[in-house]
Amino acid sequence: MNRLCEILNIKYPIIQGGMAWIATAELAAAVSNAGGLGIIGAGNAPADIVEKEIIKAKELTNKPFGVNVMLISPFVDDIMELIIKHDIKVITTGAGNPGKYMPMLKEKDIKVIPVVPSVALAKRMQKNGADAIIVEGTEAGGHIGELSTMVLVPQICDVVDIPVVAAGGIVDGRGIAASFALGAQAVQIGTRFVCSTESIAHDNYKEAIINAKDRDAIVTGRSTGHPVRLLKNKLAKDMIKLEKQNEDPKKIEELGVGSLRKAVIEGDVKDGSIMSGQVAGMINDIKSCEEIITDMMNMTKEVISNLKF
Ligand code: TUI
Repeated sequence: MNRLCEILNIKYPIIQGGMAWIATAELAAAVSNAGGLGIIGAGNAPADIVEKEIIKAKELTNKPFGVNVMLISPFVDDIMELIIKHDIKVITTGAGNPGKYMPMLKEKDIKVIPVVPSVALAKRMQKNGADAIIVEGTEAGGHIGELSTMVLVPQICDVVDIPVVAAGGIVDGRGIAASFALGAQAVQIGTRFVCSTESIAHDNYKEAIINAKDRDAIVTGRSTGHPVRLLKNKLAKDMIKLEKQNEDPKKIEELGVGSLRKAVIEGDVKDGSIMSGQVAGMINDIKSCEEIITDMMNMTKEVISNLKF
């Protein structure tokens, strides 16, 4: 059996991305019920909001699910307490190094799977006691690193012993088969689940992804040191214009504050931030999480059995 599926007690090697605002209890439970690992995205939300999601997810599924902790959240300490209080079995982390929290999490036998964008960080996380790592390439949506999944996954597989989860640019069975070929034991999928029936993202957000073409998921914030991949719209163009004018980074960052909520919840796809991976051009419909996962696993088997060399 797949080593990571065994550790996480899941049927399929698919972990859902911990997308802020989008990765709610409904989405996490749907992914877990379909045999993957659903994840509640804590994002920048305060603990009381995240607690309600955890309670709701427990009502919606008997299967394991996890919480994603965004390490630059002002509420990160409270979220870690919450994870312990509610006996959450596994967490993924993003946008930083969870090393400081490792002893308290390990003491409770909570599995920790940090997202890393580089070889150096992967090695450090293994040393710190991570149970697996999510290697996220620059194809991913949201806050990203520089290197592509294709080059980062094998380089990290070569230097760590813990299971590797490939992320960024994976949307179907071809991507899953490719990830296995690169040495990964599982995949993390984000954008595809945004366009699911169970995702609470506004219809305008889902439609924007469905209508996006290959070059529409662009990167803002490279010059400010906070690169974010999102769909090209008025907000993205305004930000890039300010960057080109060498505007004060604070002013550029200000444009982004509250913009994800604006797009996900209010459906403002002009001035809101439509975070999305490069796979947007490959998503053409809205399906249930169950259908997404079943189709992906069927295609993975087909792709692998058709390989000739
Ligand atoms: O975290 C993500 N993706 C995200 S977080 C997010 S919320 C946000 N909203 C507005 C602006 C910025 C963020 C949206 N998307 N992915 C995981 C990820 N982690 N990508 C890169 C990293 C990362 C970066 C640095 C992980 C560790 C790290 O360590 C630095 C260090 O040395 O501590």
